[in-house]
Amino acid sequence: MDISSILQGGYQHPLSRSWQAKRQLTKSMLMYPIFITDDADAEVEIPSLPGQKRWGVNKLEGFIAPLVKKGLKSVILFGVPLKCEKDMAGTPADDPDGPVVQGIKLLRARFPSLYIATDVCLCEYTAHGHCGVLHADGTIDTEPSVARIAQVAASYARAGAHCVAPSDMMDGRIKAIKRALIDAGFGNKCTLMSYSAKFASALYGPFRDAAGSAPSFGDRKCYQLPPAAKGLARRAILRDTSEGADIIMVKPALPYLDIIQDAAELAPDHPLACYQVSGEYAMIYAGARAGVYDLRTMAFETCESMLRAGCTLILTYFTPQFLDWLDE
Ligand code: PB1
Repeated sequence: MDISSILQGGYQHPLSRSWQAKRQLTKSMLMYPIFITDDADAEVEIPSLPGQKRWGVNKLEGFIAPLVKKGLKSVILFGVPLKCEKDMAGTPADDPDGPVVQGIKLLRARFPSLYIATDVCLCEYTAHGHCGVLHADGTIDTEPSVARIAQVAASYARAGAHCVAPSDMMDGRIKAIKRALIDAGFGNKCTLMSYSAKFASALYGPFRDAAGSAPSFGDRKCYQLPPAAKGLARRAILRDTSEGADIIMVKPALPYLDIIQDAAELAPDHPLACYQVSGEYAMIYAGARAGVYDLRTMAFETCESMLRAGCTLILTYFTPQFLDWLDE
């Protein structure tokens, strides 16, 4: 047997197998998406997202405390307003008494070590359910959309968010948010994580159920990227790094590992996030329930593929389980 043919000597032991990974999954790489609703005492299961709930601010401490004890390092908040007056500009998005602003303040006060990111979008707060302000004909009106998104982001920074993450996909919102953070005195205090390459994926259904954020008409194909759009994704990543993004994100993750790899190549000096979205999480659960594979094994296999593609941060609903699995 030729010497160069032998590879198996390098990975015959569990430890030497672990050395083959360029990057190991750690608790600090995991950012946990959580849903905060405007019923302060709510704790409501989300059927399409196994193990996930909508939480009221009064239940938040009891929910998060055990996870912080297990090593939770960061969360990203999604407001799920069920009682507010939604309008054309998404006015409730930065309501000082709203679930997100209240949630930021409570988590900052109770968990000083916890890194708090907030999603920034209008879709949960607009009457039409789109992520921006619309022209009369139902198309995106970019300028007012960008101005409103920047205003909401600055409000969350003022409330104490360590990071704002605009998932709206409006053109030019990164530059506008960065300018708004600087003008509000938060340019050096609040991280700007851009959902740079976010695709018009079929995998957002469970989230939209949870957040009640499906568009009331049409779809998001004119502002989320076409799934086949590799070139557009590369251009969006370059655009957002030049507009001041501190972290680049690709979303969804598993069907877009090639885009993650592109992002690692195009923005090698930025932290790179990916979002294992609700439909990916639900799909992995469904396969495990169908007996196709072991849940934990597949959770690791999918997230390790994102690390292999170049990610340094993973937004995943598996975070609570990983906090246990990574200790075993
Ligand atoms: O887990 C998920 O599916 C995330 C969905 C995501 C939240 N950032 C968006 C997808 C969508 O509904 O289009 C919400 C858009 N602001």
